[in-house]
Amino acid sequence: MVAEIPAQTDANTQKVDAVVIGAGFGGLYATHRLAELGLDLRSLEAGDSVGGTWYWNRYPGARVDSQSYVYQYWFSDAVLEEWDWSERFPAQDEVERYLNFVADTCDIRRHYRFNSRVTEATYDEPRNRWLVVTDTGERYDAQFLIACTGGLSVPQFPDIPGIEDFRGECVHSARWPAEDLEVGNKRVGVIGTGATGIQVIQTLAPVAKQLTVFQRTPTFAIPMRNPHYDSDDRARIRARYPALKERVFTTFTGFAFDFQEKSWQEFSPDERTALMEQLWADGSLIFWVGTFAEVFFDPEISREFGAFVARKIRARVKDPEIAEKLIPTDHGFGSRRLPLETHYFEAYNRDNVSLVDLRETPIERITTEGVKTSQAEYALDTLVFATGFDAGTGALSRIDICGRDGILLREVWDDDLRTTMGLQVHGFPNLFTTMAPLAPAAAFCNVPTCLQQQVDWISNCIGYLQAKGRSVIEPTRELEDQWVQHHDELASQTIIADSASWYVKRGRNGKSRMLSYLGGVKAYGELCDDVAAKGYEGFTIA
Ligand code: NA7
Repeated sequence: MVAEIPAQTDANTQKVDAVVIGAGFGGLYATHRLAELGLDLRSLEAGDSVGGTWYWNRYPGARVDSQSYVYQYWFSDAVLEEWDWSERFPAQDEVERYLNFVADTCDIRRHYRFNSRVTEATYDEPRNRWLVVTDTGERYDAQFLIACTGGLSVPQFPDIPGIEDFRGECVHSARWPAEDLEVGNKRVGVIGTGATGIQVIQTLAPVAKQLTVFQRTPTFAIPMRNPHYDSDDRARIRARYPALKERVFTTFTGFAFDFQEKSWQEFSPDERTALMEQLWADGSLIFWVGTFAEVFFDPEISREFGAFVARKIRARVKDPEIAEKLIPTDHGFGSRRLPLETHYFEAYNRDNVSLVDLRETPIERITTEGVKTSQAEYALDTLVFATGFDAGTGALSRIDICGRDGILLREVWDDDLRTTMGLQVHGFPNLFTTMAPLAPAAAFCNVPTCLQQQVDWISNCIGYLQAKGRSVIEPTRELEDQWVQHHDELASQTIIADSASWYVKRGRNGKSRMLSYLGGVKAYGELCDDVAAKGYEGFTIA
């Protein structure tokens, strides 16, 4: 007997066990793990190759801020053995090459369909299956839907009038063309001074004829120490891999280091300064998430760190007025992401670089010629928007994800930004997410660690269902309420909760919620494992 085909599927709908969305760190690993479970898979990616963040963000100076020896996968001995990192903090092209190497070495690419953007996913409740539709008209009928769509993947353009009037070249950092843009001998403007803007500015400063930086909020940043690795370095680092593979899942942020064991109060003022100098000299994010946990709770300690960084900035910027403009005064050290920089502050000592403080002279509009502030018009050939992302919810909210009872995920989130451990959402059975709100995410995690942790949980869960002969899993509303409450309790104790950065998502209803789970990678892993060990306690399984 031929099975009845439901109304929304047709003969062209391909039946698979699972659809994975995305070919970044999370999607590639999810594809690998689910293929290992023997699932019939289709993985879909909007870009024309693998890489995710490292495929899209090819702006000048794009570079990772995590040490290469922890910014990697641990699942493949062949990859660990064969892949050689060239430096401590590799540039975009190297990380992209790494992900291509993994896809090829582990034969992951064959599961993918590229240039295929998912536009709709509808849960067919009577059949307990997802109907997934792409912009190329492909349709998949899948039991499981795993969305590895990234937490920072939808570029955000600022709401400034006149953008479409500009006659020069206009580009968002996250959509920099692969063939590159010629910026030498050009008048370039950059709007945005977050982690991305800093990398763009320090890279274009020596190249552009004139570089005008439009800064709304200055950013605490510290110098990156980025030695190149030779074969001896690599051998030394490789010998640490077995320990690192365990270590990263047991620290607070998924790096190899952790917070200081002694508290701030146990150090004398001189010892504190000496420690700050020592961590500063390391030139890594240890200065941010390897100091004292109290930095994130105690505004006074945050101020001390801010004052230390401010002194360093003043010592590097020749013009004292410019130096003051580059020092944050409206947010504490630690409440926003700490970028690592290379000659960023020295860029402002150059004759061809100028800083426009938008707090003093706001942008009124973009004109045909450039940027017009309340005080002047800046003629430009190229305008770069380093204005960030629609963080956390951006990618999933742009897909029409329709769960039980016809509810849309974006409407649920517009009303109340909620998930269960960032892995599932009540009302959306068999939909799994990575890097979603309320899980450890980019804000406070070395992303590959968090992604491997989350994908492992998801694939173990699907493996469990297979083994038990079950087909559907969904968190109960009660469990989700508990998780949201736990998440909020942790977030509200920190100085980050009040941050006006992408860490905190403001919903259309005016309510806001911290995106990233702040209990730490280790505690998060233990909580998630505990739920699994208890037979997915708090989930409905059918
Ligand atoms: P961020 O950190 O969100 O930074 C965006 C920057 O763009 C920030 O300086 C913003 O100033 C600025 N911005 C945004 N809108 C405007 C308007 N309308 N006018 C002027 N300036 C504006 O994004 P990034 O890409 O730098 O970094 C994201 C993460 O990627 C980073 O944290 C790492 O984890 C990797 P604002 O602060 O809002 O005043």
